[in-house]
Amino acid sequence: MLNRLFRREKLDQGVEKTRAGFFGKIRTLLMAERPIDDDLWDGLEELLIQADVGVQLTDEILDRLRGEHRAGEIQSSKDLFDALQDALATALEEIAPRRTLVERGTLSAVLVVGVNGVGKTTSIAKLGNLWRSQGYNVVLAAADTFRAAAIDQLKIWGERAKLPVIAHQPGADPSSVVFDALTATRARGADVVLIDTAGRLHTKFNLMEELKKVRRVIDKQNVPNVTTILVVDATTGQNAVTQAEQFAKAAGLDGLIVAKLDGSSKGGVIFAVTRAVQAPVLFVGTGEKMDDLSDFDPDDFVEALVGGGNGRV
Ligand SMILES: Nc1nc2c(ncn2[C@@H]2O[C@H](COP(=O)(O)OP(=O)(O)OP(=O)(O)O)[C@@H](O)[C@H]2O)c(=O)[nH]1
Ligand SMILES: [Mg+2]
Repeated sequence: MLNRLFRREKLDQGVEKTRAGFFGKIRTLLMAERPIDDDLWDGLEELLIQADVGVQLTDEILDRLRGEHRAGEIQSSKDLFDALQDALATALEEIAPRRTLVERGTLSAVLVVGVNGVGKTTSIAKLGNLWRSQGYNVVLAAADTFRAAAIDQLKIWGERAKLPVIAHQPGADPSSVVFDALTATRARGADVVLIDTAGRLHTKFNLMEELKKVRRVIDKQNVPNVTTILVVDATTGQNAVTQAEQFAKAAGLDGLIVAKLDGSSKGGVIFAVTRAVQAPVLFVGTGEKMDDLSDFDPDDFVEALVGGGNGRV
């Protein structure tokens, strides 16, 4: 319970900027007692789109809410506010995780991908630390061999999080690092290997092919549980949607981590990105420190965004 409160507090702080933006305006619009008329519907539509929820989802949600209004289920703008929160949370819940990421005693490989600088390495450290604290045996694989500094960066995080790091020399083939990491993980009887990869533009064909090769190496090793997670940077807004679509096409995606939510007023992009690739948001990053990672809970997230439920604005 305390844990949950703590996480909720972190999430509230993390989405502060998003809440202060268009989601806050939605709250102000609907919490003022006013008639539900065309002006209100238009205002709401505009704010949802500006909040990065996406045109398609905005249309779907407004259709549903209009229907509830006609049926008499929504009578006041306050009712509309509550129904909107439900609709937003439902949109996120519909895209549920398809599999367990880690399982004690079963080898899992988690391939973490994304464009340059989005927060892959930091998110891996946070996730490794979280899973270690939950009793899993975690190994980190430094498959970003592109920059020498990337290997050192992962080693430093590994030391801080007390996690072993499997690394080769800079310039080595990422696939061979992954091969060795899987062998080492098996030999240690570890549960999960978290694979850090080089940042790559989703438009660069060769780099996307390299990811496919890494994936083939994992598949050849008969790893029972393989997950590919895309990290997106919340501050990039709608660009995150295009990135996610391209990575989904090249690598297939099982889930998303949305990093840098704390620095962003564009947290609404979570709705658009998760729907575009039909992959759930698994975690959100809310800062640069090791424990600045929260599990993603749709209800908590929507409440934190619009400032409903817990009385915070
Ligand atoms: N505020 C904030 N900063 C973050 C978060 N996650 C990562 N960062 C910062 O973003 C910067 C880039 O993070 P990295 O983890 O190195 O990103 P990367 O995707 O591994 O980068 P490349 O390997 O160069 O592609 C660092 O300065 C991190 O401290 C977050 O959730 N919040
Ligand atoms: Mg990195």
